[in-house]
Amino acid sequence: MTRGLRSTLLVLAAAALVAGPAAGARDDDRIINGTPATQGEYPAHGYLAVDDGSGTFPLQCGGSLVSSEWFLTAAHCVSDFDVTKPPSSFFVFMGDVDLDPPNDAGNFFDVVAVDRYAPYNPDTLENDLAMLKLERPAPHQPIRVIRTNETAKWADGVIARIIGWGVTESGQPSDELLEADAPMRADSVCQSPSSYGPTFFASSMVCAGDGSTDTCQGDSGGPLMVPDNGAFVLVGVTSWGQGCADAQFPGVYARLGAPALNAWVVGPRPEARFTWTPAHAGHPVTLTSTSFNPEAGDFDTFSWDFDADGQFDDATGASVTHTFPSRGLPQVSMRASKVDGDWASTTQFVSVNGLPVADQIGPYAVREGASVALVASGSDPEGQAVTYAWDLDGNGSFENPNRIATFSALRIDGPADRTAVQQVCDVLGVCARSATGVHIRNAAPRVNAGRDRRVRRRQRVRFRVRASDPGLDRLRYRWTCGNRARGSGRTVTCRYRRAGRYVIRVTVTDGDGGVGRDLVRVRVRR
Ligand code: 4AZ
Repeated sequence: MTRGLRSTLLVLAAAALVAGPAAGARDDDRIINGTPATQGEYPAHGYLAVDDGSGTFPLQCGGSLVSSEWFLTAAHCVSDFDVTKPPSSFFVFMGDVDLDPPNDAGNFFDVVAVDRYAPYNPDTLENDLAMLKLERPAPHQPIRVIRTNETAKWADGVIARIIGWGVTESGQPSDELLEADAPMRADSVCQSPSSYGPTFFASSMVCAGDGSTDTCQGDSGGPLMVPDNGAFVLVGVTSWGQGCADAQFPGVYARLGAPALNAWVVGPRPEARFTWTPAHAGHPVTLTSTSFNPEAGDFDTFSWDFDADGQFDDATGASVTHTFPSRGLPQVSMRASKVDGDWASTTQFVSVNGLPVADQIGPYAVREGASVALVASGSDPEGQAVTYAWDLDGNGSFENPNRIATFSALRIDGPADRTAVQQVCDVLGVCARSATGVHIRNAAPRVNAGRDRRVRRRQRVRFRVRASDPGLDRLRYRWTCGNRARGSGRTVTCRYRRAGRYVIRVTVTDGDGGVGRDLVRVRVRR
């Protein structure tokens, strides 16, 4: 790289000599109807200066950085018909929107290898792709290349973005990088007889533009981009067209969504990527690099940006753990690099689930000796299904795996208070718990003093009570014989001097103030 190239570039930019197969800008050619791009808006975009064989660099193309060392452009920009030019025929300029003069933010790069896509056909301009390897990794952010399964992103009618320093409506190329929007067009439009007919090959070409804006000579090799989560993703490489900004003849671009072209562009390039375990707010999640570098020596350093401040200073390592404080779709970026300076980065949106909610339920009440159904209740902030379980005995083990659990007070002496804990788990197995009180009420003893009797005077008569208490209490018995006599215990013996009718009453109390009563009638004969 020689120092004189900056001034050469200026001369070139003014020279309006452009690479490419188109016959020449027509008078009404008008990046046509663009507006100036702002500095730094398209960091992957570069100016490709091409030697025409004279040893100067009068030919102009564009191109896009798709990894830190690979610059994607059009095959026709690197060719003399079917001959691929040597690396010394090129240099790349990046980092400045302005060519007059290119400021110090700009970088010049020599090219060390030219890889023209083998299926390129210089006659039909099918498969118009080439890749230049830069002498060193560029510090600019490469643009993401569309994947073959993302066809909806660049469907007919989607508004695409085109940029370049090529010919404007004045007929001259621009010193300022210009940008414009152009709608993606259906293949059928460009294949129609009133457009390109059979010279448009949808297998490797896609077209965009409605005549109001367009790419033009000098823009070749540059990007056709569509919106992608607040950024742009590359879907085409500026290739050719009949004139510029002609409504009947949209601009034609190499079709990066076509599987073969896509595989050639994306397959062998280094790529930063990562995966992660299911993420929940407040729980650590493990993020692991699955980055790929086809060149000798894999990536060896990985640094992470969790707070979206653009600084990869939040963690380092191929596998890291991070705890996201709240649910949502936080942006995570990772930068992978190699000792030789090659690097790649990626930004992904990590879906962080909220925690399931265990509702506050109860308190429940149940009579001693009886049982009550406890119904768990909860929800998932993502609206997904939840599963329930109960710990009824407070031992920390959720032995009952159902939403409805039976709490049995069969062997519990009331009044008493117990705690049951419900657990609500989401599909990923993260759980919330809440406790509910269960109050066990005391119940009165059940009492049966037996059948009525008939006896004679002075005869002893023995009564026996059968009593049971649901609360397992020790019971106390009080009898009255109906004359003055009293008794205690499970049995009582009464005697009557006078004939008549008597009522024998028994009162049974449990230890908790519960009272049960019964009576027996006795008829005493003479
Ligand atoms: C060219 O010659 C060129 N209107 C690029 C794009 C278009 C035409 C010509 C599309 O570089």
